Formats: sequence, C-alpha cells, structure tokens
Amino acid sequence: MAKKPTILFLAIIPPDYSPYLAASYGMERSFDLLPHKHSVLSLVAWLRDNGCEGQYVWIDAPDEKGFMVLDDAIAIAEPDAIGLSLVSEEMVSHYKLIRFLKKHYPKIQIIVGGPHVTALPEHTLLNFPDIDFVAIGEGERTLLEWIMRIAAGQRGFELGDINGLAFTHIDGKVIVTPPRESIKDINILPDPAFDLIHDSEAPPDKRSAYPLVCSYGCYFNCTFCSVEHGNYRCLTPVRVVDRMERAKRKFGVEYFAIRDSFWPPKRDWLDEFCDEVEKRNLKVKFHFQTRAGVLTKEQVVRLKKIGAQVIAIGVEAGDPEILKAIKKGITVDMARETVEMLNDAGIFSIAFFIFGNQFENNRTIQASIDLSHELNASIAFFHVLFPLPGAEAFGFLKDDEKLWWMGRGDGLPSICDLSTADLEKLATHAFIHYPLRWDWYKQHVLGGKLPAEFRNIARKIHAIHTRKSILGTLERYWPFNMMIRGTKSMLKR
Ligand code: B12
Ligand code: SF4
Repeated sequence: MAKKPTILFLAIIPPDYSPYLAASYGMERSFDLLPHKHSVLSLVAWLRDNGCEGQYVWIDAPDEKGFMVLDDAIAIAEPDAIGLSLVSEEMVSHYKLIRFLKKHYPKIQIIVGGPHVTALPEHTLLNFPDIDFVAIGEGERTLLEWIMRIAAGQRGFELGDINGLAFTHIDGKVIVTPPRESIKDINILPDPAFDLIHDSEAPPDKRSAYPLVCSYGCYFNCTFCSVEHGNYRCLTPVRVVDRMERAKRKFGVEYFAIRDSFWPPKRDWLDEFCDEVEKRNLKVKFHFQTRAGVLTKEQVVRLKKIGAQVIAIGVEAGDPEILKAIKKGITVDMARETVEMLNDAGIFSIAFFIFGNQFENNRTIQASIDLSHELNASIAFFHVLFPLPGAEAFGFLKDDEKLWWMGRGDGLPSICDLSTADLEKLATHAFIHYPLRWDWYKQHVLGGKLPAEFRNIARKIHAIHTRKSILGTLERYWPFNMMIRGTKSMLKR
C-alpha cells in the first residue's frame, strides 16, 4: 500500500509546564496538565479523515537531547513535511528547532500556523527564512491541500493556487495567496486525535485533563485579544457530549479542559448540554472559562452536579471606563453577579485581571484590585498586558516596540502611562496578597461551600502566599536579602 502523505508536528513543551495552578501549588490535578496544542490534535484528526497521516512529537527544550528525540521521530514517521503551531512567545525558541531541522533535513518542507504567523505572515517569512510556508487562519483545508501536493513533489510557487498560504518566491518576495474560506459548520470536524497524547502503556491517569474546544472565532472584539473576531461558530451540545463520551470509552479519560475562550456559547446551548450529560448519565469532570453575565444561578448549580470543578472568568478590569475602552462587553455588576453565583454554589472560581491596558493608571489598577477583593473568587490572577500581534492593542505600539516578542528593544512594552516594571510589581503584589485576606480565608478555607478537595487547595494557596509574602518582605532588608539569595542559588545548584 502506498504511503499516505504524512506530516509530523513538533512542539517544545517543558515538563513542568502548567498554566494555571498545579505546578505552583503542588496540586494533585492541574487544570490543564496536558498543555498540548489542540490545533495539532484537531488538524491531525482532519488529515486522517481525508486519507493523510499526521504524527506529533514534543521535546522539553531545543537541546541535544531534544534533537535526538526529533531524529528518532523523523526516522519512524518518514514525514513529507514538518508542521508547527505557534503563538508569538514561542517563535524564537521554536525557530532553534526549525534551524536544526533545515540543517539536517533540508528536503523536508516546513509549514507553520497559528495566531502569530496568521497576524504576521510576511514578517515571519522574511525574518525566519528556514520556514518554507505559513498557513494563514484556519488550517484544516489549507493543510490537506498542501500536504497532498507536497507529497506529490510540488514546491514553492507551484502551490501558489492554494488559498490561505504564504511563501517566499525565488525573487525573495513574499507571496500571500487569497484568504482561506472558513468551515461554515464545524460539526463536520472529527474528534481530536487524542491518541497522539495518550500513553497506552500507562494506566488511566487521573491527573490528565484532555482538551476540548467547542468553538472557532469569537463574536466580541476585546482590544487585548488576537482571536478571529466576528466569525463565531460552535459545535452542537450533542457533538460535544459525543466527544466526551467517546474519549472516556476509548482512553479512560474522565476530566476535560474545555478550552474555549468563553463557554458556553449561549444559555440554551448549555441547557441542552446538561440535558445530554444527564440523559447519558455520563460521569465526567471538567473546567472552563466563562463570560460574566452568561450563566444563571440554576445553571451554575446544575453544572456543579454534572461535573464542573472550576469555572474561570475574565473580569480584566475594575474601572468601568477601562472595561469600555477594551471593548470587553461586560460590566462590573455582571462580574459581581457571576462570581457570587459561583461562590454560593461552592465552585472553585478563578478571576482573571489584566494590568496595563490603554488608559490605565494607578487609580484604575487600584479599582481592579478592589474589585478582585470584593468579588472574592477562590483565586485571582493578575497579568500584565502582552500587546500580542493580531490584537488591536498591538497597533498602539510604536514601530520599534513591535518586536518585543523577539526579545528586541526594552522587552515587554507598555501601552499606558505606567512602566512595565511598575505594572509587574503591582501585579505580583496583588497576586501574592490576594489570598492573605481574612474575607478570603473565611470563604474559601473555613467556609463550608467548597468541596474538601478544593478547601485543601485553598489552604495550600494560603500557606504558599504567606511564605512568599514573608520572603518578599525580608528580601527588602539586608542581611536577609543576602541569606535568601544565597539559599536560592544553593538550591538551584
Ligand atoms: C486554549 C488556549 C490556550 C490553552 C492551550 C494552549 C495550547 N497550547 O493549545 C492554554 C491555557 C494552555 C493557553 C496558554 C497560552 N496561550 Co492561549 N489560547 C487558547 C485559545 C483560547 C484557544 C486555542 C485553540 O486551541 N483553538 C482551537 C484550535 C483548533 O484553533 P487554533 O489554535 O487557532 O488553530 C487553528 C489555526 O490557527 C490553524 N493552525 C494552528 N496551528 C497550525 C499549524 C499548522 C502547520 C497549520 C497548517 C495550521 C495551524 O489551524 C487550526 C485549525 O483551524 C486561544 C484563543 C482562541 N480562541 O483561539 C488562546 C491563544 C492562542 N493563547 C494565546 C496566548 C498568548 C497564550 C499564552 C502565551 C499565554 C501566557 N502568557 O501564558 C500561553 C502559551 C501556551 C502555548 N505554549 O501554547 C494567544 C496567542 C496570541 C498570539 N499572537 O500568539 C491566543 C490567541 C489568545 C489571545 N490572547 O489572543 N492557551
Ligand atoms: S477575550 Fe474572549 S471575548 Fe474577548 S475577543 Fe477574545 S475570545 Fe472574544
């Protein structure tokens, strides 16, 4: 049988990677222990459904050991092409990998996709010359057409009639082909290729959280966000529950990380989802990020009953004018109402805030901190704004600041009156002190609403933040500062 057109996806995933809580709090279960790219699982599933093959390999770092793993994977998969799915902050580190590949496997074509290269296709090809092709936007159909023709031996400009692609012509100019038409009904997409991240030798791992994405695009326009605005499509509730049920049956997974930027899409969608989980008596657990003002009290109670463990919410700012400026489309009252419902129902709640959006100053940041205390979620995260390529906020940067993600210039630039260093200090201080308040301790550690597992997590959070706060205070005073630094460097060794 002829070999199927094959792509091998590569990624660098450090072993201790954990975006939310697990690594920092030594918890038993992370809320995203498997940080693998959903895009890869989704694209490979689509290729397989259409007569091609996809494989996936990840390494801890672009070093000797990592490169040996890649060599082995390439020898086994014998791919026609290599694919990478990248966000802005991964470009530089992953380019080391790409350079290694081009040096050792010059004939294998390399294609990259994802939000960063979608926003900056020309810049990518001109500044990262070992990349052969950029897939712009939704990748399923572009990749399928491309890999079939690559496997048939076509190269460069011969592929110029494939939509949604960019590549460098022989004269050095970048060619960008017409936009790829999007998939209207994403229910035609197959289940993610979970086998790529499933270790069949290991027993079902209760620490695993398999990723699910139920929607493409978004119908909001937040200025800090680089998703495709205005082209929202979602899976039906039945389709999502089908995916959960099949993953549970095939791989023994019971925990799902619903990774949509916001979920559920609508209230009646959620009712149907809950009906379906109940009807099938599906025993699953899951977490997700929602928008303020979407869930009702009854729905929160029902969600907890059918397995919701943690619900996060993007509050972003406490000052109503900032919320308007960033086009978040929520009000402070909506955030209040939602977090109150979560806390009342005994769901571990997470509130996200961003410091440093346009027009921010000390007063508006204090308003965010005050609001976080008033909301009193189980944990609050305070991030400093990253003006990401593809987001409206990226356009607020001066030209020489736009390459911050490459480590150029003075690092992360600020788009407000406060410097990035000040914003970072404020965010760290807010984060460390957040769970050191009596109101928080009363609600999340002593209060009887959270299940015991989460009260224990809250207790750990409190202990860790207390330690951090004491160390932080001592570090400001010599000779404690010298002692702490000495101990830290000894531990590192
Ligand atoms: C889920 C999610 C996460 C999850 C999982 C991430 C992961 N590794 O899969 C977690 C919580 C771990 C996470 C972390 C981060 N995330 Co995130 N995340 C998302 C989110 C909400 C959904 C992504 C997704 O899976 N979509 C579904 C898949 C199917 O779509 P897709 O990824 O867009 O892929 C499609 C196309 O882009 C294309 N494609 C993608 N890759 C490739 C590769 C090839 C070869 C081809 C041909 C096509 C192709 O085809 C795919 C199918 O159509 C997006 C926002 C959004 N709604 O898209 C942000 C988003 C991707 N994240 C973002 C960021 C910044 C981050 C962090 C850097 C945040 C941080 N500072 O820690 C980290 C980086 C982690 C990492 N190394 O990937 C930004 C990226 C912006 C940018 N300019 O790069 C986004 C767009 C949100 C935003 N703020 O604007 N994230
Ligand atoms: S932050 Fe969330 S709601 Fe806002 S545009 Fe991005 S995905 Fe949509």
